[in-house]
Amino acid sequence: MESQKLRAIGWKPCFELQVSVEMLESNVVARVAAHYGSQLLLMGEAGEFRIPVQLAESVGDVTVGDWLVLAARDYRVVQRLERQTLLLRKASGEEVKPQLIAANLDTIFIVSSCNEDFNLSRLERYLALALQTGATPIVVLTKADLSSDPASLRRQVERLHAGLLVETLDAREATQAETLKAWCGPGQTVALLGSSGVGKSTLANALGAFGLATGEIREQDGKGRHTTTSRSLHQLPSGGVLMDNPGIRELQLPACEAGILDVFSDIVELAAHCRFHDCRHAGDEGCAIAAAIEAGDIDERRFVSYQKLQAEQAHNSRTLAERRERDRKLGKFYKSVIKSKHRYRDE
Ligand SMILES: Nc1nc2c(ncn2[C@@H]2O[C@H](COP(=O)(O)OP(=O)(O)OP(=O)(O)O)[C@@H](O)[C@H]2O)c(=O)[nH]1
Ligand SMILES: [Mg+2]
Ligand SMILES: [Zn+2]
Repeated sequence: MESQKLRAIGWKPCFELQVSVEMLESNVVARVAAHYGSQLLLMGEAGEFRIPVQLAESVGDVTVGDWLVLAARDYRVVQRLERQTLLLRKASGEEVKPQLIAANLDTIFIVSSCNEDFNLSRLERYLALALQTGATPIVVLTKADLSSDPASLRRQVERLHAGLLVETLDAREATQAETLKAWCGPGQTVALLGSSGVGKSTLANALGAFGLATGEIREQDGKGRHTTTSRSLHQLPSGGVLMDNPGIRELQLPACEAGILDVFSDIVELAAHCRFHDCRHAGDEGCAIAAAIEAGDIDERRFVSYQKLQAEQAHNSRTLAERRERDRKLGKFYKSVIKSKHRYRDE
């Protein structure tokens, strides 16, 4: 397959292995660049094109970044390739079904500003979500020009996870965004995540995804007005593909226990040293976590954040499991009703 163009938009051996040569005689592959409700914007070897979303119905939910196999004749989608990574969030409101944000990301830029938006516990939340996917998280602290001590903020963030890379910059300056190009090379897919107004689209423009709208910040509370309203993939001059996202108002975690255990591995390790294996870390005797907080080895804030995120993800995964169980029981009930009706009819 002449896949130079596909490689430029993130095509990799792990996807190529999923399609046979025979399949490609009558089909084409393309990547979802945007999802506009009734239409999908796709990127393929021949450039960008749109298809009605109904043509992808048979393969279930698709999201930006997905790779699809389409019949060359009528663009009906015949297969969605297995995802290498998948970014999910809990949908807002009562809905517990996770919402798909993006597929097949290599790197996630977690963007926060050095001013009002800066919050370590919020960053831990994003980190848990990003680590759960298997993509590499990089924290980008924008608006360094508005902070009196960006270096100190950077050090605080670096301590959140072993080996975490943190960049501080003025996102309006293309020369400062240069440092991020290391993750935006040929075939790489990166996504920008963060609150509204932190400078995601400004950063995308600085990296060469020209023409994205950026917004003014409200003066009263320093918050943005959700300038970006849909997710989309953009090709970068550095060879990678970048996904801009609308600002997230309040990120709620879906089931992501592994991600949380990864972010808070220091606390998890400490807990193994509590005297009692069922220590609740709430004033119990011989609690290693209490001792570490006392000694100043870990912040109490970090421990509280760990407990909060753990409880939240457990609640959201439980409710999902409970709902599945209820649906299963309901299904059985309906079946038994139908059966008994048949029985009556047969009698
Ligand atoms: N001083 C300063 N202003 C910045 C920086 N980055 C972004 N801005 C400004 O912040 C405002 C918001 O930037 P956007 O790029 O639209 O923010 P966004 O994260 O894309 O916001 P949403 O699309 O709403 O999620 C714009 O006025 C930018 O010029 C920075 O590093 N320093
Ligand atoms: Mg934006
Ligand atoms: Zn304990």
